[in-house]
Amino acid sequence: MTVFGNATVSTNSLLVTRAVIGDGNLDNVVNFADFVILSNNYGATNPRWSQGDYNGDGVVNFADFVQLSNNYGQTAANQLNLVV
Ligand SMILES: [Ca+2]
Ligand SMILES: [Ca+2]
Repeated sequence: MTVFGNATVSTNSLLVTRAVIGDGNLDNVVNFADFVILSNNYGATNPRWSQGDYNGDGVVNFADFVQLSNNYGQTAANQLNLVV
């Protein structure tokens, strides 16, 4: 990643954003693309948010699907991206 929001970043940048639970690709909406991320990694252990571990418990499973489905179609109001 070389751009985060409107900012140029490097390997030394710390990226902080606010996201709706289930927004695996951080495009500010929970939708089918996020479901595909979850389904492609279903059962994975030690995954990251970007791989569908939306509750941070170290596995991609039905609990993450429930989180995604509860927020399906939601967007984060006033999305905020910070680069430190
Ligand atoms: Ca998304
Ligand atoms: Ca999980």
